Amino acid sequence: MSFTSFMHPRSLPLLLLLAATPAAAQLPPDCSITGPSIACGSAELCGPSGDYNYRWFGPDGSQIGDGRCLGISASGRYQLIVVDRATGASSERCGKVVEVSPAVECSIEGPERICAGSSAVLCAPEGDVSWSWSGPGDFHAETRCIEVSQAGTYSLLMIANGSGCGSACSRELAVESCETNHAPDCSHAAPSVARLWSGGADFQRVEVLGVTDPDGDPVAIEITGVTHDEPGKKTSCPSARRVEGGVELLAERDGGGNGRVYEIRFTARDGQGGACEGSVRVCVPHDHGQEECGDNGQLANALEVCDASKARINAVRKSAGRATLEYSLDQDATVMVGLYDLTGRRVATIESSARSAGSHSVSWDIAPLPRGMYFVRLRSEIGNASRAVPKLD
Ligand SMILES: [Ca+2]
Ligand SMILES: [Ca+2]
Repeated sequence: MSFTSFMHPRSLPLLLLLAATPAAAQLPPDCSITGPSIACGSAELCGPSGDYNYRWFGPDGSQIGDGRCLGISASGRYQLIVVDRATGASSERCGKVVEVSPAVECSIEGPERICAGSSAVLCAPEGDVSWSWSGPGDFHAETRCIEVSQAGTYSLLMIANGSGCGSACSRELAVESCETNHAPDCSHAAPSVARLWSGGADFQRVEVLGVTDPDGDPVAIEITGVTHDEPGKKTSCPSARRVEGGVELLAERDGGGNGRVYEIRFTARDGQGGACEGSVRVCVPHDHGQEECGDNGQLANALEVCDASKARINAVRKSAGRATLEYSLDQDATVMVGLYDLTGRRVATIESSARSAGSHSVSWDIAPLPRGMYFVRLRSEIGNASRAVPKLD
């Protein structure tokens, strides 16, 4: 209560004056203001109750209200005149000084739930205030932020250092088991080597990097396929091979092309049942002046082992005591053809000569040979082949 609201110093002489007159009905009403002298944020001031009209005046002297009570949010001196509705008699002005300090807004930032074994950081707003936290297990702290791991209700009391205005709030923190597994993230996968320069001509190791797991599980990468965009005869096969922890790629490209693009496809597993699939690309540029590769379509299986032999046996025929071997060569080659028995011993040399690319046949007399099983072997610098010879009888 303020000093002024109790004393009404100016009304005293008037009361004496009015008491001396016969018209006692003209007695003006008392003026008094009830409400706090110190407030936080806002306050309400009220005049006396009765059959009155009210005229409130703000700190700048202007009229700001006509109800019995007045809500205020600024510091200053507020004044009131009370008018008796029946007689029209006005009171003296009475006043009240109110000091309104800024309200303190309590709030708590931070997670509402955490996984068991981890912790939460809860923070209060900054400001010229004191913080007082309490929580489960006799938790207590006086800092703006707290790091906690126990489930329960955390309460905060904030008190402004100057005005003493305060505010309280609280936050429930739940602690969950979090056994849910999250699949690895393949979206940031990248090759350990993005470019291979041809000329080294050897297999070079490439690993898939950048796959992460939201749970921190170790991730295993399985290469599921390797392709490239240069199918055709000029391609080595395989041009890629799986090795522990990655692949090896041949630093090879078509000399007339726009660079070779390898695509490595993989599955990443976290060992908890989570998996993701992805792919990364490796470029073998045409040369140092054309560092980018154009993808002409991933049509070649780089892991495929092609038929390396360019020499083939097409048939072995037998007729009238002679056998005939038909074979073909992709290139000119020096050909050795031998006849072997089941022990691997060569029993005859059928051919040993330079031959041009194309189909050939050679026949030999089998009449002198003992009965049994034989086979022919063709050897050349471009490939080898073998074929069983029908049983001689
Ligand atoms: Ca996981
Ligand atoms: Ca290409």
